[in-house]
Amino acid sequence: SEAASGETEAAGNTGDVITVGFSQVGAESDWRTANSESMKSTFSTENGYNLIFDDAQQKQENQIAAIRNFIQQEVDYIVLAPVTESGWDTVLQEAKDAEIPVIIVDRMVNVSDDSLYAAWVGSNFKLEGQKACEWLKQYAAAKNMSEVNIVDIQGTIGASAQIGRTEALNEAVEANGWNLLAQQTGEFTQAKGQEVMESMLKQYDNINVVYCENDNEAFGAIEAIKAAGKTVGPDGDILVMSFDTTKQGITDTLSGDIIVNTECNPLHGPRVEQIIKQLQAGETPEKQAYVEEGIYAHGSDVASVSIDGTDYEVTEVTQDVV
Ligand code: GZL
Ligand code: ZN
Repeated sequence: SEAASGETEAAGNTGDVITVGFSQVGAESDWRTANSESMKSTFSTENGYNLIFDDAQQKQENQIAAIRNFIQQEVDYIVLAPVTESGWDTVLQEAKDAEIPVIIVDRMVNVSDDSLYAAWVGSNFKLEGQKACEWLKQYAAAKNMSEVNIVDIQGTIGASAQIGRTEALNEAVEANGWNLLAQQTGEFTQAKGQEVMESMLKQYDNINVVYCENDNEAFGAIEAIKAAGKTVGPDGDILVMSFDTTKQGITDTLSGDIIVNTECNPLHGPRVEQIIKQLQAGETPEKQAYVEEGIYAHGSDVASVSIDGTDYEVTEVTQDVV
């Protein structure tokens, strides 16, 4: 019995491989690529995991199929980065019935019963939008802008990041008397962002701010603005606001092509791993864990923004920040 228990002990010590099924939104943006990279490097075989990675190409039906596949394969954990918030109750109930814990990462799910997932970790998207809009309010005052004629290139409609960033803008437009000329989804992609900006430029000749709900839309919008013979930057025709602080996004903020870039941190691999370790140890993880995030700008016109009594330092992007 000693040997047997020894063997059992040994098996317990080496710990069998933990199989994680990850349903990823797609590969629509630089942010998403960094997020996938973080998950793959965390849940590597050398770290003792077997990761089954599925790219849903931004289609919910593909994510639902992937989750059913993970259930069939009897994975130990399911991680879901949901493309949009609604429509998950049925498949998450199937995972619950199969007794496979589900961890939600990045965007949120809107379910009737939150016991359908063990934990969520991601960003406070509304707060991101509030920081960006508070920055614009101060910047416009500092620059004596007589009016703010703003267009919103939205993210994927129904995604938490779109909902929060759009909501913050709509409230700021109301509070500050800005002119919101147009609002249209750019699907978080560069191509769609460029297409939408082109059409908005055809409709309005007085746009002086564009609120891009992620960096790839901003890259597309900048292309469109320049192609239309207009300029971006602090002394240009149009201020380009963005979210995600990707590498290229920060480089564009250094140049001023992007005037303000609100951080959205993609490095969720270690955060998800911490949740899995807690579940492995029989502990109860925090149900919702928000990531701390900053705000980066070209120039130093705005030193900090205050939201609901909390001050957030604005970091000026200089050579050494990139
Ligand atoms: C935000 C994430 C968004 C990014 C986009 O956490 O859901 O999706 O802002 C990405 O770049 O496509
Ligand atoms: Zn400058």
